[in-house]
Amino acid sequence: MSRLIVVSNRVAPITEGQPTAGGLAAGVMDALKEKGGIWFGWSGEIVPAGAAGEAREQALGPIRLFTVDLSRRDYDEYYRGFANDTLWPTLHYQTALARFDWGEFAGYRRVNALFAKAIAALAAPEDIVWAHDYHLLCLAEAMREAGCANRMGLFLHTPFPAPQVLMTMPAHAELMRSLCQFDLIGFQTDIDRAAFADYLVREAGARQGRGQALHVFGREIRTGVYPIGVDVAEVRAQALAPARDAAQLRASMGGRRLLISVDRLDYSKGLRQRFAAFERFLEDYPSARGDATLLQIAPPSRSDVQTYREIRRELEAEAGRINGRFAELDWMPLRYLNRGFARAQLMPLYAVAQIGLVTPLRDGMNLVAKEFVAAQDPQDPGVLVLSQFAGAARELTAALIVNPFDMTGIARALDRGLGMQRGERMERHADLLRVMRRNSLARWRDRFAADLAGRKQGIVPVQ
Ligand code: ADQ
Repeated sequence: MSRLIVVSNRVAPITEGQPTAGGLAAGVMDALKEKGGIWFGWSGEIVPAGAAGEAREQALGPIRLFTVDLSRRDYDEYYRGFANDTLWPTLHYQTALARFDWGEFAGYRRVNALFAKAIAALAAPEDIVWAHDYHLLCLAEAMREAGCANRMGLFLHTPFPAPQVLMTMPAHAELMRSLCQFDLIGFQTDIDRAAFADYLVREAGARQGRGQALHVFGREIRTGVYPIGVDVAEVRAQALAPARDAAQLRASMGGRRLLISVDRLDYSKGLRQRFAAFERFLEDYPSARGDATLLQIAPPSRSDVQTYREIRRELEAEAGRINGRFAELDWMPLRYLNRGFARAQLMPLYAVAQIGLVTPLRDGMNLVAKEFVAAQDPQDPGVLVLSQFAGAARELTAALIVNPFDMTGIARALDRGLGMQRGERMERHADLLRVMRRNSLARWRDRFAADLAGRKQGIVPVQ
């Protein structure tokens, strides 16, 4: 029987008997548990050059976790360099923030090859390889070069940009040729899939095949749309469990209204624009002063990348300025928390808020938007204000959809959301839940795994 081999940059930190941290990790774990399988990734350790690349094994029930260490050079070129300083901004349409270096691209390919070599040593010919995300776009090519004929699929968690945006990255042709060594490439939305196909048709002479297949570079690849979801029942159960932080937050609000935003500290999440929109809201709707508070939770991420350090400094200054301008003796408009929360504490916080404010400039999906909806009380739900440029907006059309660059538009949506009658809130919430129950985390996982294994699946529309 074929096993599933999941490959991602990092293997989620897992301890036996403990619940896994994020929904995604839990979803992947479930898939592995069902079939038994392997999860492969970087250990998070940086070691001297000679000691890098050795795979270490840890058994976790029916799952085997394999990790490798990286050298400083590997880390700088592959992770910090090409993946996070070139690919991440380019995939999120932030071309002005992208920095390109051919040496780093070579380093990225070298680490993909290092992964491939270690996986090739573990994989039986019938095993199926499921790679995740923008760190591993060259993995299939490296595995083919290592002599593996396995079925291989990649799910891209980020957006896929319009061809003209991708082409600002000098190695686009090499990267796309390499990526097309996968058998199945999955995207979050139809827009991402269409952009990918558009590039291949225009720039590489691809022909459309049957369904969503493409003939390119002398082979046939399949593509598909697999919107990632959350486990609605689990999120609601977590939101309802007693939690100290949520009780404290509720008490501190004293009957005033709460807007909540939760993000990794990342320029793609639109935090600067969001702070500005909240300021505009306080300017344009004076009755909100002394009443509405925005709680922004944003733990630092990738803090050894320069642009991430800059955004952190900038946001701290902006939060201070806005609070200085509007705060009253007994009311602080913006609470900015520079730290993460455990899931068990975070889900109940969503349930305290009247508005979920999710305004990324670009986002593959954005699970926070879905978690916020799932955490709400269906009898008295909060309102989701959602960026049109989050993948989630393709499904969550009953949210108040905004343009994250339009301060006035966001301010108006906040006013509308806070004033919305319960009947309309319940109706919109029921709509959102219906879509989310259908496109659940389990369905995302099962559809991708089944398509990769080549089993027949009906084409199911996204909504
Ligand atoms: P991310 O960019 O990390 O993920 P997102 O999907 O919003 O973005 O969040 C992932 C998870 O991290 C969520 O479960 C959330 O609860 C948690 N999280 C975020 N901020 C947190 C905080 N401050 N404290 C604690 N937990 C926090 C990438 C892509 C997304 C895509 C996902 C999954 O960038 O577009 O939705 O992968 O495919």
